Amino acid sequence: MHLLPSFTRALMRRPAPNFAEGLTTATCLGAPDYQRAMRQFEAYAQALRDCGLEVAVLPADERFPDGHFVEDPFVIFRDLAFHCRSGAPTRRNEGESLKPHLSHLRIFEPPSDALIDGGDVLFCADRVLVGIGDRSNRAGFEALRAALESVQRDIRVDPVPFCGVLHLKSGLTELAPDVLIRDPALRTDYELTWAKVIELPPEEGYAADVMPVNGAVFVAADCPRAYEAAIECCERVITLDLSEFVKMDGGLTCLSLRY
Ligand code: CIR
Repeated sequence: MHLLPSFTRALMRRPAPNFAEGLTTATCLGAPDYQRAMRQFEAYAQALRDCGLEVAVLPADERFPDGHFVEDPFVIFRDLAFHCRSGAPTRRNEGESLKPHLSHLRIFEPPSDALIDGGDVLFCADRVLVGIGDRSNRAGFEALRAALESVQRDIRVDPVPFCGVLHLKSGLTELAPDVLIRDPALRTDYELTWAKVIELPPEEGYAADVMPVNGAVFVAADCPRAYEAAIECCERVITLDLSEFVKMDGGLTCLSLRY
C-alpha cells in the first residue's frame, strides 16, 4: 500500500523578522536577508497552491525564530497529528501554537522522553524511515511507530541512525517509489539496497531534500544533477530558490506541513 496519498492542504507560517536568530550551523553562508526570504516563502506557498493544495499561512511569531519550519513540530498521517518534542530545547513550544490549526485531527502527545523532529521522518512509498540523530532519539522512534501503527496496523517503520546532516530528510528523501536521493554527507549503516539511490555531488548536497506533491516534485533551484534525476522520475519538476532558508539549515520540506 502506498503511504503517500495526494495532499489537499498545507500549513505554513511566515518567517518572523528575527528569523536570523534561529538555530544554524551554516554560519559560513552569511546572514539571511529577510525580504528575500519572504519572496522565497511566498513563491513556495504559491507553488503548493498551483499543485491544488489549500494553503493556510499563519502570521509570523517572533517568539519562535525557527517557527516557520513547521514540518518539525508535527508528523501528520491521515487523521493523526503526532506532536513532536524536539531535541532542540529552544524549539519545544512551537507545536503548542500550531495545535489550534490542527484541531480537526487526532492530536497524539508522546511521553516526555520521546524526542523527535518531523524533519527526521521520511514517508516512503512502502515504509517510514525515522532518523535517530541529534534531534530524535530511540524513544521518539518507538512512540511514533506505535502511533502510526494505531492508524495502520501493518505499517513498516524503520529506525535509521545517522549523522553528518541535521535531519534525516536534509540528506535523504524519496524522489519516486523506491528511488532515493542522497547527500553524500549523510552517514548511516541503515541498509538502502531496497531502493535505487541517486547520490548527489557534495556541492548539491542540500538538494537531497526533495518534496513530491500530487504528481509533481519540488527540488532546490540551481542543482543540475538533482534536477536531472527528478525529471527522469517525474513529469513535473518545480524548482524553488530557498537560499535564505539554507542559511538557517532549512531544507525544502521543512517550510510546510502537507496533509
Ligand atoms: C533548526 O536548526 O531547527 C532550524 N534552524 C532548521 C530546521 C529545518 N528543518 C527541517 O529541515 N525539517
